[in-house]
Amino acid sequence: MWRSSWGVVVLSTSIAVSPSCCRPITVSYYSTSRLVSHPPDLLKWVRREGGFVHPSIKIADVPSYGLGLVASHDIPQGSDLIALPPHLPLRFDESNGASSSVLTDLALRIPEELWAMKLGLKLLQERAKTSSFWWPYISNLPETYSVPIFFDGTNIQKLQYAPIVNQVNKRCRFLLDFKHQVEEAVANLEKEDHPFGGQDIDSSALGWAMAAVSSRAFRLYGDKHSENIHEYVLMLLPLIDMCNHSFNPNAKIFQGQHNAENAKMLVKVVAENDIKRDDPLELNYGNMNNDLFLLDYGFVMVPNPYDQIELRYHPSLLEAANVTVGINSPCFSSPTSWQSEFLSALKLDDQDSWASPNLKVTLGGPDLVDGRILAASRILNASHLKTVSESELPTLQSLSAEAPFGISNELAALRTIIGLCMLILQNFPTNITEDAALLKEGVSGISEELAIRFRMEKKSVIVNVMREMSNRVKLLQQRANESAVSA
Ligand SMILES: *[C@@H]1O[C@H](CO)[C@@H](O)[C@H](O)[C@H]1NC(C)=O
Ligand SMILES: *[C@@H]1O[C@H](CO)[C@@H](O)[C@H](O)[C@H]1NC(C)=O
Ligand SMILES: *[C@@H]1O[C@H](CO)[C@@H](O)[C@H](O)[C@H]1NC(C)=O
Ligand SMILES: CC(=O)N[C@H]1CO[C@H](CO)[C@@H](O)[C@@H]1O
Repeated sequence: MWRSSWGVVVLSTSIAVSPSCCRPITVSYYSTSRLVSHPPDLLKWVRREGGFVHPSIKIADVPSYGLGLVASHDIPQGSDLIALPPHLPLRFDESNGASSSVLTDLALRIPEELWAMKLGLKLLQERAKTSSFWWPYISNLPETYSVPIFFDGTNIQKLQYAPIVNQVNKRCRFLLDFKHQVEEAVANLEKEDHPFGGQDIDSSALGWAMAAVSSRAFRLYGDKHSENIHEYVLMLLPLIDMCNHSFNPNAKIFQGQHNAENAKMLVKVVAENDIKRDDPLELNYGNMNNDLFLLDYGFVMVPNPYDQIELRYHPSLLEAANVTVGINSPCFSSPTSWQSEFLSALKLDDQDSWASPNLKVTLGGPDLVDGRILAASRILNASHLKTVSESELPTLQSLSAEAPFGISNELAALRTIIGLCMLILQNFPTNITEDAALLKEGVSGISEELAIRFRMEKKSVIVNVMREMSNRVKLLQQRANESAVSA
């Protein structure tokens, strides 16, 4: 039953917020505190190593914003802001000596979607070294991250959204399991072969490293000399990774300028606009939904035009939506054979397999309504075999195709979607008004605040879809009335 996809599943795998792989650290909730209290000057280090940093850039501690790069004077559009030579980024190198063959073995056991852990192992190795080349970089990394693997069980529940809760639990289970694999792999190693200098690596340390990488790493093309020139390589880019995200960024990152002047630099960041004094430098991390922003980066974007609600298609879903808005339509659960054919062409007929990825549909985002769910609503409300061919499926899936089966069918289809939205909203334990009141009353910490903002944005996405569909219903009704008058 589709409702179960909303049930909040919580395993008690919350991980203590106490990364502790090598140096003693005090725990604090704000990302402004770094691994050590007086880390080396990162700007100086980058310049000394042959990198370029625009003279009007400083590292600033902005309250409620975090630690970032800020312009200390106006910077004109087009200026180079930061450039890094190839030896500064930290990457997972498969071929650097015997001690890392343990790391290479471990890396092979990490599932593809948890890519951040692989480079995370390298980061932990460098963090444990007393004289790491990257120590000036690593010591400046935040000591804690606000990604949900560090939320306690109650705050995970407060996300109120099963798809992200499942992802968080999956990551937590992985970390607990991977910790054992790491322990086994290093158990009988001599100190000089030990990839972490003989130190214990627990799940918190692994979580810290995974979060440090997922929130900061960039994917660059493989370097010229490697065989994998077309493959992406994940790298940590010192300093550049202190630029925060914006959908309207003032800076942009470039790789591999092969002209003579820049040949010795691997990447550079350039000002896209004029940057005013005290403005933070921002890059666009990607047009992503809030699930990814929260899981990988530890923040949510409000508003986020790319945020979506994910659900599983089931005939009873549309049926329930129909009941909610009280419209009269044929039985969604027993489609006629021609309707079934269309559902099958839309890959929405796989009802035996609950887990089938084909049944995943979305509401919200730039398309507002998943084309397949729109087409299904249109098809299931049509009374008899229509003269539609498969080549018309794209039209049926398009919101901008106006009433492909006629106005009354379109009204029913749109109302079904509105009903679906109402059902989704009812399934959340709280509404937006209550969430806003909770935020106003004051929350226990950054985790609870993020959980509430996350679920509020999900609800606004649905409210927005409802508003858009209602506007379309109104317009269609007007049109229907006008043609009735003129007939
Ligand atoms: C980055 O930007 C997001 C979205 O504006 C904000 O919520 C977050 O606090 C910022 N993070 C830092 C470290 O500045
Ligand atoms: C749709 O709703 C109407 C009125 O509420 C009801 O009579 C009808 O059986 C419903 N159809 C389905 C398929 O549930
Ligand atoms: C939200 O829930 C409260 C309490 O259940 C209710 O009084 C209020 O009308 C609801 N607000 C909206 C916008 O639905
Ligand atoms: C076949 C069928 O039930 N069509 C219905 C689609 O929705 C409109 C509007 O509610 C009804 O009038 C049709 O009967």
